[in-house]
Formats: sequence, C-alpha cells, structure tokens
Amino acid sequence: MSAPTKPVISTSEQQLPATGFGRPGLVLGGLILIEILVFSTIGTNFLSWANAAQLLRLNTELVLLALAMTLVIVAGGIDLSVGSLLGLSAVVFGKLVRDANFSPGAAIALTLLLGVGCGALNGLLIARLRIPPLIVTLGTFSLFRGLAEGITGGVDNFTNFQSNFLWLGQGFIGPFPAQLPVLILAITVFYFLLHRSMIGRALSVIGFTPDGAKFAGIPVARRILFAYALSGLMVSIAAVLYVARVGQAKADAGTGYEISAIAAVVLGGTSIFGGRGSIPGTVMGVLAIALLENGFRLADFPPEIAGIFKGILLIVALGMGAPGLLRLTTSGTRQDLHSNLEKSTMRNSQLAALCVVILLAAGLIVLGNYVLLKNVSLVPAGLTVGDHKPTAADRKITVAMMPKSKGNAYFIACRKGAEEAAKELDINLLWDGPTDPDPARQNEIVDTWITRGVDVIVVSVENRDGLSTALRKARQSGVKVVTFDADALPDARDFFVNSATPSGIGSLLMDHAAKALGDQGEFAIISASLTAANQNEWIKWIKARQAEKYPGLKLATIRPCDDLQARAFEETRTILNAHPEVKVIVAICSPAVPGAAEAVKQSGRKDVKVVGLGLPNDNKPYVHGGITTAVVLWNTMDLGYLAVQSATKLARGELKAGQATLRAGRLGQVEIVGDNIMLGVPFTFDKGNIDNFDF
Ligand code: RAM
Repeated sequence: MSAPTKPVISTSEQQLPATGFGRPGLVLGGLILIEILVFSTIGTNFLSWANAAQLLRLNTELVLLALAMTLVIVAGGIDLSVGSLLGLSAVVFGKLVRDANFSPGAAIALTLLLGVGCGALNGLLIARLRIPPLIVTLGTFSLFRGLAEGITGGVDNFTNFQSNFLWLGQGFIGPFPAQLPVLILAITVFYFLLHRSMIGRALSVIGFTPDGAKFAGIPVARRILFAYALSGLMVSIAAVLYVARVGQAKADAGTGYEISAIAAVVLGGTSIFGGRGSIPGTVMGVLAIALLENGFRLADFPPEIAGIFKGILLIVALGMGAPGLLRLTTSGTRQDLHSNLEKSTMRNSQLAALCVVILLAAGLIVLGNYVLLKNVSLVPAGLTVGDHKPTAADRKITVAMMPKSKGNAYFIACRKGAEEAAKELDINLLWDGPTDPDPARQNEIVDTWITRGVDVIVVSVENRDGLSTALRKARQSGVKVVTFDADALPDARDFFVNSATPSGIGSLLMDHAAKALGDQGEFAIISASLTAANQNEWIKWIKARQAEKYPGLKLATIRPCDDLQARAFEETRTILNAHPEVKVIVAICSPAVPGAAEAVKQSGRKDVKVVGLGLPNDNKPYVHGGITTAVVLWNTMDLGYLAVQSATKLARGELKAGQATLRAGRLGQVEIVGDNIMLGVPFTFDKGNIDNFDF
C-alpha cells in the first residue's frame, strides 16, 4: 500500500498531543462519575479518605505498568510480559534479601537493573530482529514466569522483610500513602514524555507509520528499545512496591496484570493501532477498573458479581482493541489500519461499548437497593435467636470471614457451618477470599474489610507473617480478629479457633504412617505451603512423634503443593521417581490426599500407601481401592460454626481474654486454652466407616 508518508508525519505532529480529554475522555469521565454515584449510594464508607488512600495503595503498581504500556502501545507495540516480569522481579528481590543477605537498597537496585534488562530483551527482539511484539512478549510472558517459578520451586514465598522496607508499600506520609510521591512523579514524567517531548512525538510517529518515521530520520529501533526497556524498569519498580505492600514475594505475583494494564490503556482512549495515546486517559482507565472492584466489595456484593462486571469492562476495553491486537502479529500493514473510515468506526464502537457499560452500571443501583432491602433485619426485638436475645439496642454485627481459598472443598464445608451460626445469631456474614490460595489477595481483602468497617474479621491464614501486618492494622482500627484453621502471629489476632491440638494431629498422622510402613522405611510429607502456620506445626509434631516412637522410619522429603490437588499429583510423581524408597505419603492438606492417591494409582505401585488430612467424600474411592489407608479430619462444618460463634461473642463482649470456656450454640461448652478455642479431637475415617459420612 502506498501511504502518503510525508503529509502523515506532518499532520500527526500537528495533531499531537492528544491528552485524552476528547470525546472518549468525557465518556470515561462519565463512567467514573456514575461509578462514584452508584457506589457512594450502595457501598459502606466508599466516599471516605481511608478508601481513597486504599484505592491509591492498591492500584499504584497497575498505574505504573499502564503508564509504560501506553508508550509501548503508542509506538505500535504491545507488552504481554509485564505481569510475569513483575513476578520474576518480586522473587529475585525476595531471594536477594533473604538468601543472599542483600540490604533492601542494594536488592532494589539490582531488581531495577533486571527489569531494564528484561524490557530491553523484548525491545531488542522486536526492534532489531523484527519479530512482532505479540509473539516476542508472549514468549517472554512464559519465560519470565517460568524463571520465577524455577527460582522458588513454584512454592517458596519470601517474607519477613525489614519494617523500613515494608513502609514503602504500607506506610503513610501524614494522611497520604507512601506510594503517592512515586505515583505523582511517574504520571508527571510520562505526561511530559508522551505529550511534550521529542521522544513521545517520535514514538507516536513510529506507531502511526514506522516506515515514514524512518524516512523522517527518527531512530526507530532505538526508540522502540527505549519504550520496552522503560516498560521493564516501571515493572520492576512496581514489583518492589508490590512486595513492600503485601509483605511477600511469590512466583505468581502480578498474574493477570498485563490484561488489566492493556485494558486501562485502551479504555483511556489510546489507539491499539498505535500513533495516538493519552496519559491522563490511562490514569482514568485504571481508576474506572479499580473503582468497580473496590465499590462492589464495599457494597457487600458477592465477589463473583464484581468479577463479572470487571470482566465485562475488560472485554469491552480489549474488544475495542482486538482487531489491532491481531494485526500486531504481522508487520508492514499498519498504515492501512489508519484509514479515516477505520478510525471513525473505532470511535463509534468505543462510544457504544462504553454506553453499554454505563447502562449496566445504572442497573446496579436497582440491584443495590434490592440487596439493601434484603439486609434490613425483620427479626422483632425481643425474639430469641440461638442463645442470644437481640435487644432493641442491638446493631446487626458484621462478621467477615475468609478461607485460604474459596475453591477448596474443606473450606466450602466450613462455610456451611459458618452460615448456620450466622443465621442462628442473626448477624451479617460476609464470605470472601482468593479463588485459589493467594496470600497477597488475602491482604487486599483484609484491607477492604478494614475500610468497610466490619466488626470482626475471621480468617484462615495462608501466609502467617505476611497477613499478620494487615491483621494488626485491623485491630488498631478497632476491628476484632479471630483466626481459624491456620493461625496468625499471636499479637495479630484476639483468638484462634483451633481444629484440634497440633500434637494430637501430628501424632495421629505419624501413627497411621507407621502402621502402613512397619518398623523400617521412608515416608514423605506433602504440605500446603511453607508459610502456613498449621502445616508447619503439624510437621513439627509428626517429626517429634517419629523421633520418639519410630526410630526405624525416615522422613525423606517435604514438598509443598500450594494446597492444590493437581500440584500434589505432580509432587507425588516426582517423589516416587526421586525417592523410590518412599513407601508412605503423608498428605497434610485436604486437596493433597486425593492428589497423592491418584498419582500412586497411576504409577501402578502397589507398595506405596497414602495417609492424610482430608474430606471423606474426596477419598472414598482411594480408601476402598486400598491406596489410602487412613484419612484424618475434624468436623469442618463445626469448625466454621465455632469460628462464627466465637467472632460474634467477641463482638458482643461475651468472649473476653482469660475466659476458660465458651458457650457455642449447638456445640455446647467449648474449652479455651490460653487464646486457643478448641474444637475437639481429630477423627479417623477408614474402609470400615468412611461411607457413613457425607462431606
Ligand atoms: C487444607 C487447608 C487447611 C488444612 C486442611 C486439612 O485444605 O490448607 O489449612 O487444615 O487442608
């Protein structure tokens, strides 16, 4: 195609800069306004300083990524690797601090170097080898995440950072979050870079017509390299802030950030075809996405609804750019994409799409009112509910409860008991958590609950050190904290609802393993994560029992599986290959028991057995098949029930430190040892009794 190269360049120079306050900017502004109106009506404490500060804290990393992404897209490219690079930078930083004893300052410097290097790698492949950006960054998307997983073995989670480093992500300068200066600086620099500098102008021209840019004497390759290296730098800065904010560094940090960043950029009016972009638009795009999630949570909507609406917004935003994204897999045809016809079609579809989102948002008001009405208590004062008599002065207590992961059958059963107690006690129960185990997500949800002003937070803690900081903050702001299943640090909570004594659980598991092994032999443990307190306590007691009673048995290895069945399956296969002497797998988190048993079954090894902590329903086939010899557990419904009973009594002043017992509804008097509220003793399911249970 013969594009009118020279006129295009001069026209584009005249048109620059577009700052996003055109028509798409106004529509986006309207959308943000509607979000604010809707959520300030239906969300608790939405229009508060604390919430504004939290929004800023939670979204700084995304803004940094999106700013850099704007430049990349304006230059006609795309960077799908930013989320993975965030994960890699986070774990490299964690490793440098924990294992290589670097000071945080030195580790930050090296992490930023890594970011620039990885960004430059993208840039070199694209600019010098002329491989399409989508292909290159799809490759590095996998490469960077793979390296992060390699460094951590997929399960290591770096925590315990110095408090002066954590201040960067959790501290305040007066009333402002510590991230604010970085954010203002980054937005200002990128604004001037894109809208007021020769480099921004050059990137726009490259995105508009790369060949034309070359003829105009622009060093195209160098500018593209600059854009990607800068993207890498911003990602690594974001990674450092992320680690400081969540207090931990895991290989899955930043998962999905690339999609949110691209969506924010496109939503903000930047053309996915390149050539035209807006920094203010990008910032507004991030805000539109962030408000959705934040507002829904504060309005107590089921978190799934927030996910659905966020998904719709992302589809709309990405849908607007889809044709351009596809074309980024080829080269040399970009000029065709800039026909006037195409440009106006895009604008119209942008407007239409945003109108749809606005209409959907308006529908939320109706839905919100419905939820509000539903939450009005219809129980007349004086009516006895459970073992508490509500009085006219009673305010409905809100208990916010979080499992390690919502998808785990163990916690699904806990939820049933929690809901039963909530109904009996006439309280509001919020249930939310990560879909799969994700300690950083647990931190974010706790933060939202603090802003929301719930009465009690009840949580099963995935990462003890990481979440304890957030829980301490909750206590400082007057929220009571109860942990259940897996504990936080003692000063981060009021009480811990303990499934059974760790010594009881550990000893029983070891006894079952010994029964399957005989006097001599090796066994292996599959745990959930290395940072969960309950898992580590149980391992300690398994080892103690083995040393005391079974000197002929040897623990060959401990492998974490992230509380995921598929991962437990893989880990067991690895153990069977690497340690052929291992004859018993002790799986101490519920998804690991069927995962390990399936791996043993598929290996064809008849000499290997499984014992573990799991649910009867998950394990029946393996118990009947003779692979799993013993499954230990407690009544998980009762655990959820007791946790909500304890939380409510705590909020009502009926549970105080030093108390020796607690009256817990249908469970009767429950013993309190120190600050541990004890559920009972573990129970063993085996071939003889497992069919009598259905959970
Ligand atoms: C896992 C959870 C929980 C553990 C149970 C037995 O699913 O991690 O913490 O107690 O299994």
